[in-house]
Amino acid sequence: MNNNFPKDFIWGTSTAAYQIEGAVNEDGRSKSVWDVFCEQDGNIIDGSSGIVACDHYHRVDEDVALLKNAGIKNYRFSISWPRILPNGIGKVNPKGIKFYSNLVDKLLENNITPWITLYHWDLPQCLQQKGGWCNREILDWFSEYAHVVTDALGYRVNNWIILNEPSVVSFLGHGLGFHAPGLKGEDNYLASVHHQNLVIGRMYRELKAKNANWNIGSSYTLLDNPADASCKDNRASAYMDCFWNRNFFDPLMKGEYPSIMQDAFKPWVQDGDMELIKTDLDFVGVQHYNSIYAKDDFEKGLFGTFFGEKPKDIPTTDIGWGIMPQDFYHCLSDFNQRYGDKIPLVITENGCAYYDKPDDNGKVDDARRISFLESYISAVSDAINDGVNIKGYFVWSFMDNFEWSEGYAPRFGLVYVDYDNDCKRTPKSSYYWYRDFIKV
Ligand code: GCO
Repeated sequence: MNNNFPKDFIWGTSTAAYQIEGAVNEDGRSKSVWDVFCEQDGNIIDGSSGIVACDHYHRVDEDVALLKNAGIKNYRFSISWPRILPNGIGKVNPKGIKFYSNLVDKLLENNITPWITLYHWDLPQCLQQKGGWCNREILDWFSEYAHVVTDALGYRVNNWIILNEPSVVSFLGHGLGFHAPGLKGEDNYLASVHHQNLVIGRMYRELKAKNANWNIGSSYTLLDNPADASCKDNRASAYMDCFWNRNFFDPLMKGEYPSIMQDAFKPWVQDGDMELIKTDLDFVGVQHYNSIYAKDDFEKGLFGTFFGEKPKDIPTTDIGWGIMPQDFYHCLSDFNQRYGDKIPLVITENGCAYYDKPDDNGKVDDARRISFLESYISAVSDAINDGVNIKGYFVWSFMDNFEWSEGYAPRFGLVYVDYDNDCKRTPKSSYYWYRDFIKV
C-alpha cells in the first residue's frame, strides 16, 4: 500500500496511563476508580488489574527507544490524575510531575511530539467518594488538575486532549455499570454526560486563554449511526446514536442536546451551560473500532435501549468486533454532513485485537493487523478525498495492554508484551509495517 497522504499528515500511536503504567502504589499515587473497580469480584473477566500492566512506569527509556525505532513522530499518552494530585485537589505530588516531565523530555530528545490526554478514565477514588462525574463540582476539580499539569508541562507540550471518550465513561461506567465506577441508571448517566460536556467547554476556554498557541481538542467515539445500519429497530437505534455520538457532538457543535434527549437532560442544565459547551475546538479527536447495533430492552437497557446482535456474516477480529472499514468511512462522511468541515478531525485511536503470539523463532507475525490497518487507513484516505477534514491518525495501541473489563486477553499492540516473562517487549510485524508506511 502506498502512502499518498499529505506530507504534513500526523501519524502516531496512542496509549493510556492505567492501561500501561503499573506502579499503582508507587511514589505517592493514590487509588483511582479503576483500581477499586478491579478489586471488586466479577468486574474484570480474568480477575486482573492494572497493578503491573506493562510496567511502563519503570521502562520509559526502553519504550521511547521503541517508539523512535518505529519512526513514530507523535505519541499520545495520558496523565494519571491520582499520581499528580493524590487527594484529587490540593497538594501536588512532585514525584508524579517528575515522571511525566521526564517522559516528555525523553520524547522531545528523540524528536517525538507528545500529545497529552488529560483524562483517560482514572479519576481519583477520593473524588468518586464525593460523587465524581455526577457532582457538578467536578468542573472546579478538573480545572485545578488541568492547570497543575499544564503549568508543569505546558512549556514543552503543545497538543492537549481534554477527555477521552466521554460516551464510554457515561454509558458503560455510569449507565450500565460495566466500567468503573460501576454506577447504573439514567440519572447517573445524564449527570455524567452533562458534566463531561461542560468540562470540555470550560477547559478549552481556560487553557486557550492560558496559551493561545496550544492545539487543544478532546477525543470522542465515532460509531456508525446505527439507524442507518442493518439494524431494523429504529427507536433503539436513535437512542444508541445519541449515547455514542450525538449526546456529545450535538452540544459541542450546535449547542443543544438531540431532541429525543432534551427533556431528560433538563434537570442538569443551568443557564449558560449550552453556550459554554458549544465550542470550536482546535480539533475533534475521533476514535473508531466497531459498529454497534441496538435493540429495545426495557429491563437491562438505558432509555429502553441495549446492545443488539450484529449480523452474523460480518468478518471479525479475535474479540468479535466487526471488520467494517466501509462503516468507518461512513461515520466520517456522516460527521461531515451533520456538523460540517470547519473543525479538523484527528483520528486519535483506531486499531484491532488479535491473539497472535511469538512463533518458534520469536517473531510475532500479525498479518491480520496489517491488513486491518491498511483497510481502515484507506477509508481515511477515501474520506479525505471526499472532503472530510482529517489531519492525523493514531494507531491504538503502541503496545498490548490492560483492556479494561476485558483484562489482558485482547492484544491491540504494535508491540507484543509478554506478561509472563517480565513484560518483555517484542515488536510485531505490524510495527515494522507501520514504520515503513509512515516513513517520509
Ligand atoms: C477506548 C479507549 C481505549 C481502549 C481501546 C480499545 O476507546 O475504549 O480509549 O482505552 O483500550 O478503545 O478498546
